Amino acid sequence: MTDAAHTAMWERLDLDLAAHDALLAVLGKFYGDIYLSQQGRLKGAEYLDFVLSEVHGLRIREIQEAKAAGQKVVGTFCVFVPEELTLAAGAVQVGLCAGAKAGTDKAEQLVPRNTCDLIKSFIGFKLARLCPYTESCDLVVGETTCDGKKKAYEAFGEHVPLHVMEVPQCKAPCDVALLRSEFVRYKQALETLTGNVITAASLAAATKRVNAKRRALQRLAKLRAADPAPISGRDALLVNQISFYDDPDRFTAKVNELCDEMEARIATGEGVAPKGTPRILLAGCPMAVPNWKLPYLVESSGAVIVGEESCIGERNTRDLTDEAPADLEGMLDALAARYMRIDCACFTPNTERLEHIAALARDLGADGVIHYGLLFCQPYAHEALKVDKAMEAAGLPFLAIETDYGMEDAGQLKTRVEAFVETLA
Ligand code: BJ8
Repeated sequence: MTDAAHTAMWERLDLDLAAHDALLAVLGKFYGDIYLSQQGRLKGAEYLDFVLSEVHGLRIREIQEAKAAGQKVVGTFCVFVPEELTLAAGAVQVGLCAGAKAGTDKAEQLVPRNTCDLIKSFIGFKLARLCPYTESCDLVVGETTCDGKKKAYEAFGEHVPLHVMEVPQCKAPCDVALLRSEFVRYKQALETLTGNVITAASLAAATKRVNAKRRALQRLAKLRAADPAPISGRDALLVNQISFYDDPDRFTAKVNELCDEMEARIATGEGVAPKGTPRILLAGCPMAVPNWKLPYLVESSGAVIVGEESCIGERNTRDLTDEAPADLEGMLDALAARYMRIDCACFTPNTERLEHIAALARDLGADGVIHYGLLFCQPYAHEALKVDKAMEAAGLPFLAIETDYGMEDAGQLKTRVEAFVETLA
């Protein structure tokens, strides 16, 4: 696809072309500095480079072709939206969480300034007409997780076709029933949108596809237990970020190829950093593309990241949906059961998250845990205090960092990270 064809497509999507060109230029430079400068990358990382280079190009073209063929596009901001149902309705699902500052001034006219950057970013990308994914959506699904998001959707709903899904805040049987009923309501919304009825057969097939994607990501996550680490934290994070918008079947195949290469590398004792390099588990808020600031700071401070306890990581891939039920009602039960196991900080109590972090750190051979909280995110700021205590009890060094998408604090953060890494060596 030529540059001119890309531009014509973005024009049809009503993007602000000048601002969009500037955004792509910054993204390209950022990617070059943070990703292409890495040593010892896997050959399969070419897939990551290609997808990123075409993130607003070929993938958007594919989505436009799918729309021309009658498919609908659904945008999401949270891992509580069941991709199984979206795919079963014959729609395309894309993650819209944005990981960069864009259109902040405009966003701050809709939400308070002391709102986290993730929320301001998705609103800013829309209002500044910078995101071809958002502009391709026939439906956007919001969810009542944190207060920041649920209030933001009230304002955001004036700008996009929006369906808000209620997500419970506790995990009693009545909460499971609530989530299940919300999945039924989402199923109905999808059927109205697409004109396709979700059947036991279509849902079973979709569940297999989504589970296959999760299995590939689980396989990759487990291989990171090797020392030396066979893949950098930056590349592993990018794999998880790409999982939200690439074609699911192509993505699964590519991740499995990457895992084959990692296994071969492990067999020969190769890695991206020498054996014995301090190993870090990142925990906390999701890092949406292109939020690579902290991983870059950690991995340029003499450490390697071996896992992400986050929704763009382990929290999203840990649990499969049970494929055993043969009827639609049983499948909906299985979906509700699977999604209720997500340990988002929006739940109270949420003690299983503390256990998960300690177990993950142990399984991956992490030497320390860094908790990433996005500035103004209340749920994860509260839990950072609990994670601190839990890590102390588990004998794991711990550092809590709160930051936003800006680069102003990069120097100060690097100093703190370097000091932490030194204590692990
Ligand atoms: S399931 S983590 S994707 S809600 S950073 S917007 S919590 S103030 S992103 Fe999340 Fe779903 Fe939970 Fe996962 Fe609010 Fe915090 Fe901002 Fe956040």
